[in-house]
Amino acid sequence: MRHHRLSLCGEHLLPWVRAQVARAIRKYRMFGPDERVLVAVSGGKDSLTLWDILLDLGYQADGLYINLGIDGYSDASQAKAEAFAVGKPGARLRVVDVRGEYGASIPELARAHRGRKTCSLCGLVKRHIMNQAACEGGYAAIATGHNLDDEVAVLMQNTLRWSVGYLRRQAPVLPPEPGLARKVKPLCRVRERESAAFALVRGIDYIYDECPHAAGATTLFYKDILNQLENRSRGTKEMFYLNFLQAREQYDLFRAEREQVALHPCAHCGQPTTTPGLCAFCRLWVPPEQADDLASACGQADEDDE
Ligand code: Q46
Ligand code: ZN
Repeated sequence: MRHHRLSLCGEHLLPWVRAQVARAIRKYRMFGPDERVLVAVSGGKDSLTLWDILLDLGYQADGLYINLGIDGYSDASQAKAEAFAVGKPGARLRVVDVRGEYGASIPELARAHRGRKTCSLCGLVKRHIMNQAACEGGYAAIATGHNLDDEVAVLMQNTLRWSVGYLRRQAPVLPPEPGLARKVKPLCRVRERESAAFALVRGIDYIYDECPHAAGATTLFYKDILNQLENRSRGTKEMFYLNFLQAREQYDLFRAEREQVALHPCAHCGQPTTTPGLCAFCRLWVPPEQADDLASACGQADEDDE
């Protein structure tokens, strides 16, 4: 733990990481001890580490695995998530198969929507399914395994572009709105290396391979730059992220942007969307001509809204 001037053995690493997570949950008021949490589990080190920690801290944390139908990746990562759940007392896992549930895998969906990026479609599908599962299951929050390195890389990307809409939504906690579950990131103060070390020491068997679509992702490029900055100046990542969060709260950045967003229920699924008619998720599954008819019947603009 170079940034903390700490050197921990395996035995002390585990309580140290757990304490970091427990502190983040309290500090950012993510959820209370009696609230149920749905953990989005990918089979990777961060989400399984998070699930392991939440259960050991005594939270009622269930897992949700979404099978995206990506060849050579999805079935292997599902197997890791299922194996973890079988071996962990109190772990209950729900699996949603995108193709089985909606008729097409993510790669098939990407082929049907040429011109749109696979990861952007995938993100839209995952957010919709997670929110639906959390709302239907009566969970207080959806917890994702984003770690500090993930958060800092996205922050850098969004800051360089001044993507105000994304910066507004970048926080350890996104509060609930009607039809939208609270979203929390309990690993936001844990570094990627710490999360990986935790999984290793705990003997958590996770999928090492990245999703094949992650290759060349811009966040990996930013992570590399940030690691170089960190090597030059210890604590850069944490300072960048924490000062951003502080400024966000203190000066209520992006308030004007927040006030402009009005939500309506989707005509098909009922989930909130920024425009009347179908939400961006439901529009994915209808043929383009039909989507246009539905949109004009509802007076809906053609824009992505989730
Ligand atoms: S799973 Fe989906 Fe990621 Fe694969 S297709 Fe892209 S968004 S890279 S986290
Ligand atoms: Zn919908």
